[in-house]
Amino acid sequence: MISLIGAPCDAGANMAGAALGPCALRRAGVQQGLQKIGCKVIDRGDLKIPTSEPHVEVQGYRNFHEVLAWNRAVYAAVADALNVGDIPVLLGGDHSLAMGSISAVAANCQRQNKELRVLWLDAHADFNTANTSITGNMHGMPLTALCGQGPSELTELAGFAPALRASQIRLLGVRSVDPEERRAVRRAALPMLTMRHIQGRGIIQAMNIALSDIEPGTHLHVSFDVDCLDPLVLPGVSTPEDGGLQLDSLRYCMARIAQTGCVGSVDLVELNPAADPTGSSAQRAVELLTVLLNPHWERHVQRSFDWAEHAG
Ligand code: EXY
Ligand code: MN
Ligand code: MN
Ligand code: MN
Repeated sequence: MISLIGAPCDAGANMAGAALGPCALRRAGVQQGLQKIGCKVIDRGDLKIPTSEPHVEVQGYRNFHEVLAWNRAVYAAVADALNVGDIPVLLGGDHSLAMGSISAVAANCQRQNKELRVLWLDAHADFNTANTSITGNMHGMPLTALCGQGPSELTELAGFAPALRASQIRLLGVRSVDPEERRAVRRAALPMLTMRHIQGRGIIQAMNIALSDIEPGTHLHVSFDVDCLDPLVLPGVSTPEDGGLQLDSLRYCMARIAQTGCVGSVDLVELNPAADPTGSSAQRAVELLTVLLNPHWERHVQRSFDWAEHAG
């Protein structure tokens, strides 16, 4: 069963708007789209946090208390879904929410003694701390917190730290990394398949690397930040970066991931409907999610592989 969990939070972002993401994804028919391809889906509605959370910066972390409250709520909801054997699909909301979702997944995998891999689709490395960030926006910091860097309220959401080792992570689509952040990525030896790598070696080879150590029984968490797509393809994001993935390339990626049969949880984040009044961004995000979660990928998305053969 797929559990849709809405988290209308943009406290971690550089601008308002991602909080409208869950509503826009529902309007774009996310539940119906998944049901149409044979998935059983339950929509658990939107999470809430106390409105009294102060909008204050704490040591270089903007809206720290609000972001922390959202991540605690996300942690609990994702943990509940996993505990009943569902596939949690977090409808964001900005990418800071991945601290809560992936911490819950890491705790569940530890309890079940399962291997965890995280595929982070993003234009950005999201590997800042307050010391390296230029903006203080916490949607640029989730991966660092998950790797144990930052305040313990964030790094220990799973009850242990780090929630993730760098070797469990594969980033794909990155093309915007801050100067200090780049040094931190190098120090951590974070496996990153940048857009430059993809443009040079092709998406097939990149996906071969990204999925190389996904064994049967691995729990694969896909953290899908929709700004990994080119802004001309999906303009409805808060931090657009030129030179992103084209729709057919990402459709191919999603089909390859579906083919593993290991997808155990998903974040669908950073959709900002305020940046795309046409609504096409939400539609595209939903379509890509249905490829990713298609229980019958071989029948419905063979064309993605055919495309790749020609493109390869
Ligand atoms: N690196 C920039 C920052 O830290 O503010 C931009 C981060 C954008 C993060 C979005 C969610 O991917
Ligand atoms: Mn089907
Ligand atoms: Mn991101
Ligand atoms: Mn991003």
